[in-house]
Amino acid sequence: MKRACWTLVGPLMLGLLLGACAPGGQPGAQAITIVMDEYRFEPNTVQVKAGQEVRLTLANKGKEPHELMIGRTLVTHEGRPAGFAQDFFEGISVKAERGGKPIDVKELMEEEEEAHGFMVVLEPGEEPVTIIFTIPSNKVGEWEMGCFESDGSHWQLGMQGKWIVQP
Ligand SMILES: [Cu+2]
Repeated sequence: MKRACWTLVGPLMLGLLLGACAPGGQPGAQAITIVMDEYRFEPNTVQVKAGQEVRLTLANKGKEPHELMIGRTLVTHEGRPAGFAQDFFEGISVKAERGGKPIDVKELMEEEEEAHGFMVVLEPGEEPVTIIFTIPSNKVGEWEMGCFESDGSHWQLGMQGKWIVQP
């Protein structure tokens, strides 16, 4: 299991190292890109470090709207997967940029009564967006990523991943 993980994580770590040298962020910023399409996140395992700025770019390369939520403990709404009981982003201040320009984070969120927690929703063909935040040490551990579009069917079709925060 450990070896299999490293096969997947190795290229990602290289990406992180290269990303750390990218202009625009704080020194040591962790630049990560997650591509969303039907019905997956690529990569679907992401490791980040607490205490260092994260610049997470999200792109929708699919033909349907997709979203990213991160949390723990699945919750359902009318029997359908709807989000997480514990939202990773709770208590974390998030900034956003599109095309290198700051935008209002609220533009990225969907107003839904059944929504649980912070999310970034992207329509197909929409320009990628970067969210910027620093993870406090109380968030260290393993979290789940998920897309709950189409009444949770994306989650059921496997649009899930792991978000691992290291100390
Ligand atoms: Cu989706």
